[in-house]
Amino acid sequence: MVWSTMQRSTTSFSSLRASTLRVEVVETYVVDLPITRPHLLSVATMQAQTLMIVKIVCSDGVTGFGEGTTIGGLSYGAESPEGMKLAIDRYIAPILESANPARVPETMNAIRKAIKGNNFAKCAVETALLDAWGKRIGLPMSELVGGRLRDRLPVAWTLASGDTKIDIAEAEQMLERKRHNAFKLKIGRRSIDEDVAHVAAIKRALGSRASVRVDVNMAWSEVEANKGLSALEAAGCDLAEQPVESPTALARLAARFAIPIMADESLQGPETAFALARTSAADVFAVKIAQSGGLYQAGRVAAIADAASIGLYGGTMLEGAIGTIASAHLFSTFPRLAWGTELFGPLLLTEQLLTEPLQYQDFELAVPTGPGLGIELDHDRLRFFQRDAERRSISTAPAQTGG
Ligand code: MUC
Ligand code: MG
Repeated sequence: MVWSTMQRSTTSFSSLRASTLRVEVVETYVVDLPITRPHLLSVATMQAQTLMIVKIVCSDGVTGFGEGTTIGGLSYGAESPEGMKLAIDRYIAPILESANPARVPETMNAIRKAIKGNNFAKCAVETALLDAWGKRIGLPMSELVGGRLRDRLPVAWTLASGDTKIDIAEAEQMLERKRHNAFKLKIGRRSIDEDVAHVAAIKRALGSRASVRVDVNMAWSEVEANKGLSALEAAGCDLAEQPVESPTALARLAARFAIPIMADESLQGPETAFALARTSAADVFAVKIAQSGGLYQAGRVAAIADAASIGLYGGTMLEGAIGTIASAHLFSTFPRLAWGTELFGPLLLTEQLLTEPLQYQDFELAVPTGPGLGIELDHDRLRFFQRDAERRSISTAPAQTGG
């Protein structure tokens, strides 16, 4: 095993087990990317996005990629991109040394048994293994995680510039370009009256042309939520995401208000999904592959919701193309997806780092059909944005997406 620098680590395994497929190299690196505008949440103001990329090379020469992101470092949750890198380099890579990369669920079981928490890091590794597996057998990732039921997914956009007029102009532009007709507003950092006035103004401007939803990111107490939710209902808001932290308070709010309540931060894998479903704590689940601990675990979260008549929404951690498309593959297998998705992460980045852009058109994202993730990374550009990489010149790429 060889450990290189702090920012880019490569683990190469020399122990050969003849004739069995094995993982030969695990490489992790951190990539810092500019975003199109500051993104304001109750927990942080993002000025850029950081991706942790994991690359797995198998003994048959097949390579898979995975990704982990967070929102504002450690502001949103317990994992950071740098922490994910450390967890993989130091603790997960040695487990991969004795794994058969063609048996992904078995490998992930071994990782889950040996390592507590670290759901984002586990998800990145599982994505890379699935990408390699799909490429090896010539099937898209969606076929490895349940079987594809749809080729396109509706995509919402988050309005989070911090300014009502700018948000309305941004929404109008999205509608005009047929990119998004559902908007999530990040609230919870200002007073309830200010937040409700902001939401009401945007809903008034967009009317029936768009669905307007809010995400409070747990900023309210239950008392504040009582006031906020009744005003949001009156303003025509369609959905309220994680208004409070406590699952018990979430359940009381879901019983009290007609506006659908969506769980996000409270969902940390199948066990939490079951507990929330059992206590009727939410009307909708935001399923996130990273928060769930990988695509298979997120699929279990979705199955629990579906069986309990809880609506499904495909959530994001504002991933770049790899995490977004991994999520899209899983969400394409959901029989019901009443609330669509918010897989817009790559559109917030100024760089997509792909040889071919993702297809966002007619308010939807096309799920790639090629083997594995079905996307091709632009390795020169990836290297350029790698933290502490030696900067070389690159061509300035044309606009990244359709629509
Ligand atoms: C979250 O809390 O849902 C998703 C969209 C967005 O703007 O932030 C994320 C995280
Ligand atoms: Mg949320």
